[in-house]
Formats: sequence, C-alpha cells, structure tokens
Amino acid sequence: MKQVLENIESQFEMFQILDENGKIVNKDDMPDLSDDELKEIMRRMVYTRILDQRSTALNRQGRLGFYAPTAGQEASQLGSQFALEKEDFILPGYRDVPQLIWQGLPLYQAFLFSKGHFHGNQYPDELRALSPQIIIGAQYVQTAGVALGIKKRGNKNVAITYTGDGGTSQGDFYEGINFAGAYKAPAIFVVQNNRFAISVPVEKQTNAKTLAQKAVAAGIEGIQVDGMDVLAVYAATKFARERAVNGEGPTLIETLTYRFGPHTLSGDDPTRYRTEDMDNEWEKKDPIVRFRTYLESKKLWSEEDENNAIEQAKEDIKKAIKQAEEQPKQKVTDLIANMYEELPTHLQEQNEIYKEKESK
Ligand SMILES: Cc1ncc(C[n+]2csc(CCOP(=O)(O)OP(=O)(O)O)c2C)c(N)n1
Ligand SMILES: [Mg+2]
Repeated sequence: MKQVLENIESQFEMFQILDENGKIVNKDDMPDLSDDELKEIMRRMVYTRILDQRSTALNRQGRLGFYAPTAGQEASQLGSQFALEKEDFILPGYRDVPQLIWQGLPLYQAFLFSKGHFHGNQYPDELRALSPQIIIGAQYVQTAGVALGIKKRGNKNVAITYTGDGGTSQGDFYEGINFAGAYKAPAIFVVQNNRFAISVPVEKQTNAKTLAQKAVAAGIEGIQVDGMDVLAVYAATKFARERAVNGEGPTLIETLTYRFGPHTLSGDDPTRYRTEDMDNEWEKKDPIVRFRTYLESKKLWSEEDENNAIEQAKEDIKKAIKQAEEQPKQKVTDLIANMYEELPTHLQEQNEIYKEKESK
C-alpha cells in the first residue's frame, strides 16, 4: 500500500524551464515566444512589482483599503495570464488583481476595488471575469460552472481560476475539480502554493506531498510547476489551455511560489511565523531577477528597458489613483441599487429613506 502512495507522489516532480541562475535547463519544453513577447512578460513583471510597492505605500497613507501583496508571485500570476486569450474567463482570488489588470481591468478600478467602492467591480464588457473572491475556495465551484457554460455554448475558450495552498483544504476545491473533471469542462485550476495560509504552513494543512497530486482523485491532469519560473508557468498554462479547448478536460496547476510581503496589509506580521533563512532562500528565487538574467544573456533587456517599465508604472499609478479619488463617493443607495435587480419591499422603503437623506 505504501508503494501506491509513493508511486503517485513520484509523478509530481516540479516542472522547470529556467533555473534560479537564469539558465535554460529544459530546452524541449521551451515555449514558442517571440523576443517581443519575452520582453513584454518582463515589462509586466517589473511594472507589477512597482504596482505592489506603490499599493503598499498608498495603503499606509490611508489612500487604499484592502490589499493583498503580490511581490514574489509575479511569475505565477503573469505567466499564467499571458497564456490566455482575450475571451477566456478569469475567476481570481483576492491576491490576483494583477491578472485582472493585464486582462483589461483599468487600474483605477483596481484601486476602487481596494477602497471597497462598487465601481471597482463594474467591469468593462470585454473583460470576462468575476471580482476577486474572498471566500476561500468558492471560486473553484464557480469555475466548474462557468467552464461548463463555455462548453455548452461551443466556445473555444477556458475558465481559469486561482486559489492558494490553503484553498486546497476547502470542500469547494474538491467539488470544483471533481465536477469539472466529470463534465470534461474547459477549466484551468491554478493553486498558487506560497507555502502559507496566512500563518499556517502547508505541511500543517495536508499530508499530501504535492498539491498537484490532488488532481488524481478527480481524474484530471495535474502538474507541479516552479512558480518562480515564468516560462514554466506560461508553458504549463498554455498546455492546459490547449487540452481544455480540445475537449480533453481540466488541468490542475500547482505553482511553487512565495509571497515576499505579509498576507495582507491588515496587521499580519510574517516574522512571527517565517524565519529569515526561509525568506532569504526564497528571495534567491525571485522570478524577476531570474528572468532578467536570462533576457540580459540574450541581449533582450537593458537598464533602459527596466527604467522605462518602472517609469511607466509610476506614471500610470499616479493617474489611476487620482481618477479613483475623483470618483463620486459611494452612497448607501448605490449599495442597495447594486445588490438587487428588483428591490424587495423592505429595501424599497429603506432606499426611499436614504434617498431623502442623501438629497440634503
Ligand atoms: C471560507 C473562508 N475561511 C476562512 C477565511 C479567512 N482567510 C482569509 S485568507 C486565508 C488564508 C488563505 O490561504 P491560501 O489559500 O494559501 O492563499 P494565500 O493568501 O496564501 O494566497 C484565510 C483562512 C476566508 N476568507 N474564507
Ligand atoms: Mg498560501
């Protein structure tokens, strides 16, 4: 019996293309990306790191609200998003705002989401996505449904969702992957394993050696990927997307990653549950440093490119935060109006009361 478990676990060795030193270690799986595309991925990662730093500063100044830091997870987030098509559907978690932005969410709306303003959730028609899910794992069930809908309509698209390592302990996680597997729905389930669910280490969440192996029980494809290697994450997602649109069913992708910052900016202190050694070990795997080394060796990235990406990010953020701050303050009647298509009687009455108050 022991052998059976060992056999399963041995199937889930980490998939990597670019090692920690920025060297290609797996030529065979090197994705077919043009030089311009490689540069664009790098530009986005640098931009997103700046966005993370600025968002943290804006939060500290009281100009943003809820914010879950993203630094360290850029390869995992942006590598997977880069493999998508415009009409694919994203069901993100609270840490996955960067994927929404690169899929078409205007930055000022991302800021409004952080501020808890309803307009932050009113997406442009061409962006096919739900708002970031706060209920851990719930987006996995929704993804099975969205993917089945895509299949029934005969569209050649996928629904992709993101949760964390902690999310895989939830019932919704298993229901989602099982249902999508049963219907061969075109879904991609990403688990960003950043080793912790707030302060709880992954080893305390589960006895499974990998999270990718959870795919076995649902009869779907599973793969564990180096989540600090943007090329590996891109290649795995592209592969999963192809399978999905070809009717071969869902894939579970576990990305091994790390959040450099705290869980959220609402009072979490990672020094209480992570050692300095652990932080240092993971900082050496920084996805941006690694990819930069690779691109520089191919003469595709220069200091000027880096500075341009940084300046562009800063400029966009400045404009976007101004636009977010200029948005009319939300009113109680806005909250009520955005909750229901038709108001129940008791809310109609309250709505009238607030309308009256707000008109003064
Ligand atoms: C159903 C549910 N239970 C508990 C919480 C509180 N909670 C918020 S974040 C979090 C940890 C999630 O960790 P993980 O899935 O690893 O994602 P990460 O934050 O590391 O990206 C928990 C337990 C919640 N939001 N929803
Ligand atoms: Mg986690």
